Amino acid sequence: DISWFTESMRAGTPVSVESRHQDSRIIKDCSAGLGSSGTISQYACQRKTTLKNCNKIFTDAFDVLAEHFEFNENKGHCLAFMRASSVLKSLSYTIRNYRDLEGLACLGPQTKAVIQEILEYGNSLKVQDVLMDERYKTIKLFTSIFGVGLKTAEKWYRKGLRSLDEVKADTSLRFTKMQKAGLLYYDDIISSVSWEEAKAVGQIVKDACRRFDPDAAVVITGGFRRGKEFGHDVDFIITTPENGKEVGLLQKVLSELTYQWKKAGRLGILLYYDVIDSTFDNAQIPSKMFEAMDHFEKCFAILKLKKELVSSKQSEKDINGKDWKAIRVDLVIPPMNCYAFALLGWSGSRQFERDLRRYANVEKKMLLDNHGLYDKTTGKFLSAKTEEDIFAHLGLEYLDPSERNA
Ligand code: DCT
Ligand code: MG
Repeated sequence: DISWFTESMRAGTPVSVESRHQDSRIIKDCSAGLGSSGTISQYACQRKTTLKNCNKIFTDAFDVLAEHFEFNENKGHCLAFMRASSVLKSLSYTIRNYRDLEGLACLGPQTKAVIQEILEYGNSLKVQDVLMDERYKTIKLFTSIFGVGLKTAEKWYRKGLRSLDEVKADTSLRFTKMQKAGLLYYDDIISSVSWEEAKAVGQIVKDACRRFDPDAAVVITGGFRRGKEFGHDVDFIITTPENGKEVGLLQKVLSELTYQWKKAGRLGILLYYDVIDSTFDNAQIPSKMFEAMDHFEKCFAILKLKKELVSSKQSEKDINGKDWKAIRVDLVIPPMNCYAFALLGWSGSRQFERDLRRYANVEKKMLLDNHGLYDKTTGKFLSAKTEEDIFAHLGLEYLDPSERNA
């Protein structure tokens, strides 16, 4: 919407005054975001990014293009669009003209051309093409099934499959247990989880954990911790105050959810679960292997949430007459001494985590992951009890989870 531009021109208000004014305000507000050249930082961990996105028209376009390049395994272009999108999400003003882009990090000729096109015509032809592209649409559909990654989606696409019905009807396909659950509960899982529903799931998980350890800490992470109203799943970190006491807790909680609830008449509240055993071996410390996926014991589950447990949905039924909804839940169980690192890593956003690790490595010669922080210069691990401790080790201003929506 560039009507603001033409209207202010007509009213005789010089566009640049207002946008510059806003510009200087954001640069002052985000002093932590100032890079050495006086521009907004290239690192998301040095920018405050709340859920208020003033540049949705541009970031939606960039997110589609980033996904398109991800599907085509073009990492460079994918990253360029993700970074550009993230920078625009951190601005407290809307881009009204090309000059508003001055001094912004992570914008190259390609991303700037898309902005220019949207400023002029209201949309981008390239984005329209991608949204109409059969391969993009099919891969997006298939990867929306729980348990289906890019490789599988690609394989099904090359087989000529185009819809969920075609996938379900293809007798030559061998589905994993996870994919079977993903297809069975597809409609529920694809409709996003609300904060109300997440809280209700949180109560169930908390009750189950506290039965075995009254001191167990159960914390919602992921998008909901960053203040999102909706998410694709509910992520939890579960731990105990005493290091080592967390071992065995997950198994007890899972059997509690399976058996106790059966007795209570809430049959089969655990619709699906897959436990990934801990591969985290204290004897390996110090290890310099920093990987994308952590070694904590975790569980990817689908839980049956009764609508009567959700305050806003009481006595509601869906179109199939169901009085419950299948909800995707991730449980991660780190030992207490890794709690702060696990919490920081699982709170996201993905782009925030990516930039935090890149910042640590490039600017501080430190390796950060969900288990710890390693200083390459001194050869020592730096311990942390809280997220604040980790930001301090990295010499960064602390950002609240609500400011990590990069
Ligand atoms: N995460 C990460 N790297 C990955 C996967 C996840 O750093 N490869 C972190 C960042 C977010 C967190 O784990 C939880 O992941 P998701 O549930 O996928 O993200 P979300 O932000 O919670 O988004 P949604 O609201 O859609 O669940
Ligand atoms: Mg999530």
